[in-house]
Amino acid sequence: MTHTLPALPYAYNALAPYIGEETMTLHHTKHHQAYVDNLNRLVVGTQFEGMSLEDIVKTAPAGGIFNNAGQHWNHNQFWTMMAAPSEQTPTGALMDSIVKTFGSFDDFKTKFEATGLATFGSGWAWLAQNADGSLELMSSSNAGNPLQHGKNALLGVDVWEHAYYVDYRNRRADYLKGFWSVVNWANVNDRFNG
Ligand code: MN3
Repeated sequence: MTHTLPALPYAYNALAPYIGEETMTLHHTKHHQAYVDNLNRLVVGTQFEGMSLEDIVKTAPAGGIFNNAGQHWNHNQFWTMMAAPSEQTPTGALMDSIVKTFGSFDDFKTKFEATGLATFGSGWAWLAQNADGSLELMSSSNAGNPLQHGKNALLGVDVWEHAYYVDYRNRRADYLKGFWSVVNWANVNDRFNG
């Protein structure tokens, strides 16, 4: 199986001004493309050649294959978890579960932002769902993600500097606040097992 870069489900300028066209273009065509290319190169002649991306993420040991597969998978999720700026919020059973777990939707947002701010160096902040249906916030370093731990990734945000430095310089907190305007809650709702 050859791994390929998926097209974005929106234009490169669709998330502006919260995430600008230059960031999205570099992030997709350079950073994400490099993970895909590295993964295709590294799996040749290994047990991971021909394996699905999900299975590689779930089984590869720490190292180059996991790092590039994890980042490829993470970005595939991340692009679809965002959409053009809107006033969307979670709905139905997902909203009920968020309120039950975190106190309120605003409390959830505060705790999710804190998870992103506390992620040291490069990594991701996630809202994940456990096998028993419960929700939890997760911070993962580098290419880590909920999938490698058998959890369902509902919402994730890339907090590597390449995700925000052009738009926000070092102000990760402002990037995380802006992120709420481009969350595709319809996609997150679809991921939720309610
Ligand atoms: Mn990235």
